[in-house]
This record gives sequence, structure tokens and C-alpha cells, in this order.
Amino acid sequence: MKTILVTGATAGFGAAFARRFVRDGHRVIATGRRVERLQALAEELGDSILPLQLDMMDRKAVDRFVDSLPADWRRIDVLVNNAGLALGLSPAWESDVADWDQMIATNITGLVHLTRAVLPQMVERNDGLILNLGSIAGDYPYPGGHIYGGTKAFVLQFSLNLRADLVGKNVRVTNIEPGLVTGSEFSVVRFGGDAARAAALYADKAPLTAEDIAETAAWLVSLPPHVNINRIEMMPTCQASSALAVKGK
Ligand code: NDP
Ligand code: 8X3
Repeated sequence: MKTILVTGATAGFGAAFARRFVRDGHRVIATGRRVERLQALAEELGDSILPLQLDMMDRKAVDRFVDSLPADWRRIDVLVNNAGLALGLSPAWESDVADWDQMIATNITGLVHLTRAVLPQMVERNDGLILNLGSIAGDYPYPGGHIYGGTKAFVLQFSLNLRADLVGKNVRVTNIEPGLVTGSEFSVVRFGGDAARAAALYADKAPLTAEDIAETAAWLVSLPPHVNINRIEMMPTCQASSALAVKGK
């Protein structure tokens, strides 16, 4: 049984990870801002869930988080840096810089601070796994992706650079880079609560599901300690990396 810390477990991938990890016999520290959702998860999954509120934009709370855990939950075998969001899809020059700040604070600053807090115990034990949720947005640019894509490109490069520091150690880091995925609130959040606009994005398509991402994470968790999967780019068959855009006069 492993102890797995999942950020952003109140919805989407994070909730699917929690369900899958518990099904596989692990226990999960489930975090996020909407504590009532975490409590519902704990009621559903029982003592294998430790529900704890954590806002990834609250730098002090993130820095203190590991030390504030109950003693028997403080050993973290797997960290899943999942909490994240995209806000808006308008051109950079029309975007709200407050949205930019929130994406950077959550997807980058929160992620690196929590990673820094968890890493020492993994290095000391010479054992651990960090799963970072990147995105195809960190690999391929698209209109309106600017800051979100930039944050995910950071997450990819951070993941790869961590392994450079960790070479020779059984502390593993994988960047998971999904494309179009349904079963989460991602697009509703991106479109400011416009559920109809979000639903239109997935209509008549067969995207990946949150459970597909959880299946991948479960596989990564099950691998032997000497195996590092550096990155996984995943898309549904209804999607492929696009051709370069060329605009006429
Ligand atoms: P959801 O919107 O369904 O879930 C996002 C989770 O992040 C929620 O649990 C939310 O919890 C949490 N979160 C957001 N901001 C904060 C914060 N400040 N502090 C703590 N938790 C926060 O989206 P997904 O499940 O789809 O996304 C999960 C990850 O996967 C993200 O990093 C996303 O960028 C990435 N991703 C998503 C793809 C998709 O198409 N869905 C594709 C590729 C990558 P709460 O609001 O309760 O705090
Ligand atoms: C989410 C996938 O293509 O909407 O990270 O950016 S995409």
C-alpha cells in the first residue's frame, strides 16, 4: 500500500485518481479548495481517504502542508501534482492579466513549492514517484493557449530537469500530457462557467476520459522502482497534432 498525495481531488482527474488508487489498495491524501467535495469523497471511499483543504495559491499553506500532516500520513510515496486550470481562450492582448496570475500561481508556483516540500523525504528514502499533469498545450501552441500553454511547458521542462538532478536515484518523475479529455470541469472553468460552450467542445466526439488518465497513472504507480517514464503524450483517436497555421491576406 502506498500513500499518495493528490492535489485537485475535488473534481475531474483528481477525483478519478483518488477512486482508482483506493481501488488498487492505496490510500490517498485528497486536497483542493472545495472541502465539502473532499468530504464527500471520504464518505464514498472510507478511511483510505484523508480529506484536507489546500489552496495551491496559498504559498505558506503549501510550504507547511507536509509537516502539518498527521504523523502516520507524513510519508508520501507518490505525489500527483494535478491541481491546475486554464482561464479564458481569448487572444493574449485581450486577456485579463489577473487570469494569467492565477494560472501561474496555481500551475507553476504552487506545483513547484509542493514538490520542494515533498522531495527531501523521497531522496532520503531513495524511493518515490512524482506525477505531474502537463498537457499537450505545453507541447503544441494554439490560439488563446498562451499562458496556459506556457505553464504546461514549464511543468514539462521542470519534470525533465528534476530527473537530471535525480539521476542515479529511484525517485521518479513523469510528465503526463493529455489532449482532449471529458469528465472534468476543465472547460467549464476555462469558459467562466459557460457549461453550454464547454459541452459544445466535446459534442459528437469521443474524447479521452478522466478514467483513462487514472488508468495511466495507476500503471505508472505499479512500475518497478528502477523504471522512469519521462513523459506520456496522450490523445483520443479523434484528435491529432495539427498542421502549422498559415493565414492568407
Ligand atoms: P478540473 O477543473 O475538473 O479539476 C481541477 C482541479 O484543480 C480541481 O479539483 C480544483 O479544485 C483544483 N484546483 C484548481 N485551482 C486550485 C487551487 N488554487 N488550489 C487547489 N486546487 C485547485 O480539471 P481537470 O481534472 O481536467 O484537470 C486536472 C489537471 O489536468 C489540470 O492541471 C489540467 O491543466 C490538466 N489537464 C486537463 C486536461 C483536460 O482536457 N481536462 C487535458 C490536459 C491536462 P478546487 O477548485 O476545489 O480547488
Ligand atoms: C487541456 C488540453 O488542448 O485544452 O490541457 O489545452 S487543451
